[in-house]
Amino acid sequence: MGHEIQMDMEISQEVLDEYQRNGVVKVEQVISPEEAAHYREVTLEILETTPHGGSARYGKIFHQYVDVWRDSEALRELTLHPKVGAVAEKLAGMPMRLWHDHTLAKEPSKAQPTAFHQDQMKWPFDKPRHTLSAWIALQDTPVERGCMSFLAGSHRLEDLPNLGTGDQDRWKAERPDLEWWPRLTMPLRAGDCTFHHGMIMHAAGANVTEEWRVAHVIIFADRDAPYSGANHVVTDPLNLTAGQQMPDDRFPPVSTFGDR
Ligand SMILES: O=C(O)CCC(=O)C(=O)O
Repeated sequence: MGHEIQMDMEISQEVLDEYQRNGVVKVEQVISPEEAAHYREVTLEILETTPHGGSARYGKIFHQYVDVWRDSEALRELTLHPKVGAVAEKLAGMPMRLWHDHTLAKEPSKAQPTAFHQDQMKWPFDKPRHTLSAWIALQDTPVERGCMSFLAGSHRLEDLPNLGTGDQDRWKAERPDLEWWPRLTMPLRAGDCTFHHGMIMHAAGANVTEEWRVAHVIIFADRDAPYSGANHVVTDPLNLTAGQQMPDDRFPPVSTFGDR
């Protein structure tokens, strides 16, 4: 596990097989440690200066800033990174678009674990053929700083309810056998990234270190999946109609990300 990625975006068959089998792969050094440090500094500054509410929510598990790419030129560059988008499309095997990004930052010493959950059912797409997230570590993220864990192969589970990220027990109550599934726990170096399927069961640990754990997460969705009409903080202000295509100017297709 842990693959190096070349500038030409070659994703080997081995990586594709691993993604299809487990629902997650780790790709090393999607950005350099220096770039990660830069984006981390920008992110922490944004969190410090943005009042709570709106797209910035400050919680016990993590502080979340949704659509940060729309408010920060520097983070826009990261979210629309053609290399990350190209890997996402390659893994998904179809054209994708940006759904939204978010900063997920765990406060030093006190942030609690993120409970096991699936992502895709939280999103307002009608039968997307694929969704996935790129979770980029902006500093070294060992287990103690709250790295992610995944239940290998759980992206095939379609009968789970929408599980909240704060409820540590519900997922076990829903499916007691899941507690005994193999877990892939993935500590990341600064600049490493995991790509996880929108249906995989995943969680993150508490941050018991003295440093912030800052992740920049970019979510991609099937470019052709229509809006479902379900409520979501990102789409609610847009007055979309159920069944319509997601507008390209607001949710840019990966094919428009450009060269780097
Ligand atoms: O970073 C975390 O604590 C959780 C991340 C997560 O659930 C996700 O990126 O889908």
